[in-house]
Amino acid sequence: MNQILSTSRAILAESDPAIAKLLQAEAHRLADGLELIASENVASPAVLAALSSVLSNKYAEGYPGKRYYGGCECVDEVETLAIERAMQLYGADHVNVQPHSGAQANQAVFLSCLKPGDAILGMNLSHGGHLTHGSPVNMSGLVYKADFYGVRESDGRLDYDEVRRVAHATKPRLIIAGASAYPRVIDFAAFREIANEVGALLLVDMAHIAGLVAAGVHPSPIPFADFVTTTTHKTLRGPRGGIIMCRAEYAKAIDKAVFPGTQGGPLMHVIGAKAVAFGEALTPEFKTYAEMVVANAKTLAAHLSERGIKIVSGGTDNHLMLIDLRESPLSGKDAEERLGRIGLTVNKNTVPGETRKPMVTSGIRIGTPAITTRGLKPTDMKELAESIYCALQESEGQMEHAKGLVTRLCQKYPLYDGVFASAGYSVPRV
Ligand code: DSN
Repeated sequence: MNQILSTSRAILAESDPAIAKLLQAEAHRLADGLELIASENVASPAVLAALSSVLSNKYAEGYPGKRYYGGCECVDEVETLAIERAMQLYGADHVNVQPHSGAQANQAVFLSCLKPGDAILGMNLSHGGHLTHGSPVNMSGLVYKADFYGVRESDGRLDYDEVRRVAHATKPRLIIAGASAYPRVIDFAAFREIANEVGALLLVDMAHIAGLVAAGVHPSPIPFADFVTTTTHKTLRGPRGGIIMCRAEYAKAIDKAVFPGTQGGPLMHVIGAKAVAFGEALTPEFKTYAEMVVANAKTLAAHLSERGIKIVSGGTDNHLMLIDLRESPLSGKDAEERLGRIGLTVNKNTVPGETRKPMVTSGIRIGTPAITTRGLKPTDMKELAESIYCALQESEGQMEHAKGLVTRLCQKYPLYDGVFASAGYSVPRV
């Protein structure tokens, strides 16, 4: 493995030194800081190997056994394995592994069951929803008539009474559950009940929690939803990409909506890497990993709260938390910049009851998927909370101390030495 990867690195260094240098710089950026962006992770060397493979060369429009190109014997088997593993992982009737991303997966679901102008109901973006769930600047909000539900400002939790009220008032054809910045368990049974009351279809976009669902540490939406979409690179720790799962009755419509409806040739190297990631997620080690992601998040949130940092909803049930800076002179933008200076990568995020502009915000979203892959444990969360606390003080005084804490954690857990220790892949020092 190491040999293959270092051989390809050497080839690139010779043929395109500019790009090779940037790849190396990015590897060092990752190794020398801690990745706390809730939607990012560290893919395994095996996933990276499939991504960087000859599968990238192949056109394979169509589906296994029914392609528009010759020479698809191998990629047919690759795609079939990806489908079978995803079905085993989640127990869905039907899986389409071709969507290039979560946004494309959602778009294909819309095409399969909606007409332009149909009503849809999704979570408010500023409450933690997603751009593709009806935002007016996205195709989902431009083509369909979108309404929104949100969280209660008092406790930051999903307000199922509001979901029901808006659903009855707007009679959507499709209700979308799922979020990009929601730290609590989502009650999929409640969404199903509301969808049934108004005769709506139910789409669950489980992109953020897909790895937790695969490992059984978050309830599965599969028994309740008509369609489930996800990306494959967040808690699921695969390559960047998307998949769609659905009930058997929608299988044909979904496949048609992906190809030829919204995409052309599938990215076979990504599908190969998805198959590898699904295989990894089926192992007992992945279950342990997902449990540790949640344990780390809960412990970090508790340590931050002890230090007086306000956490939306008071904590977390999953892999992420939102720091509420509405009462702080520091905005989300300021905090993102300060944390970046000590080697912690986060993203600014709106919080419920937001008063600042979207590019400024009053929140910080923090996630534990990538640091858990790296090997950090709940016993390390006190130190991590201290570094965050120090960086968020008004004065600059404690920045050096905070940076020292982060550097110590990075040295204690070198990138690719954590759960992938046996794979022999490392970030080469030059
Ligand atoms: N942009 C992703 C996130 O950061 O949550 C969602 O697609």
